[in-house]
Amino acid sequence: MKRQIIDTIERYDSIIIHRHVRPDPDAYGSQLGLKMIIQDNYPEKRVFAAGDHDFSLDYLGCPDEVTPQLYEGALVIVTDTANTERIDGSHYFEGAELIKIDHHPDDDRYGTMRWVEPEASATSELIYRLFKEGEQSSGWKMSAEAARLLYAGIIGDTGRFLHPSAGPETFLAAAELVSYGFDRPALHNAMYEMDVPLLKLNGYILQNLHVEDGVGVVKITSETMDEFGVTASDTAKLVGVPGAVKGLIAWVFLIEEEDQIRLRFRSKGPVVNELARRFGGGGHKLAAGASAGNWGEAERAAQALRELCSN
Ligand SMILES: [Mn+2]
Repeated sequence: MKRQIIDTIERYDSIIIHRHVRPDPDAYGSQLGLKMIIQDNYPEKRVFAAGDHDFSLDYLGCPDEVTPQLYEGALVIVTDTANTERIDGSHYFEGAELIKIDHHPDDDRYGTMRWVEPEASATSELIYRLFKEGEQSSGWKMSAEAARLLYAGIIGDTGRFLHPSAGPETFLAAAELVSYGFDRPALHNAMYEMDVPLLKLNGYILQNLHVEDGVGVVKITSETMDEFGVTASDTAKLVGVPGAVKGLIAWVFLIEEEDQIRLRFRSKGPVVNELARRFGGGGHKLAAGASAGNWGEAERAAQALRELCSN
């Protein structure tokens, strides 16, 4: 498959690379890293990165202006995006061919060619494997900047190699990428600074987790989010944090939004989606959500979770 992808890349003069909405370092790293590898090794080709720029990822680079006319006869590659609804940019299907390169489960089998490896830690790791194939068969070279982008994607998706998805191949890829000599401390600093507000909120959550009868309740007001410089959707990323607390069987986050209190239930056993449904929501057995009109109703939902877990 890697060789087929390289053959296809070699056949096109114009290549447009997409990735997912609400990008993370792996989305940018795989997209911009692949763009740079193609551009460096085929200077005569025109390569574009599509999608809206996310200023929090400025330290990795910036996508291009891509007009609809550019898709005519172009090869389109989508990286790190499991399904078409999540592709950033609406013209992705207007090229001559569409290649999907991803590491999420292949539920939406879009594209005329797909290379999906759910065991890979990051799509950036797959782009690195593609590079290795191109290095062997087409003499591809890797610039320090391309290496920096792929490395950023890998450390982004593996939580700096802490997640179990980081396997031996991940470390080998990272070791080789580091050997291209980009400014690693500067990259780590930029990524760390992005994470500081979330790390602080993580500490706040653990300190303010109110535990009663094995049920944890975390109340996060809009003032708290302002204080930490995070949004309600950032907060949602940390809803798994209390899972590490010993003896906790279920918990709920009460997150203040503009006109409601968002309820996010998590459980290690008791089924919580029925409870969420009672509050106008729903979800999975062990992870569900609902909303409350005010703090009083949110507290009643927390109380209902305690009752559910005491049975
Ligand atoms: Mn990814």
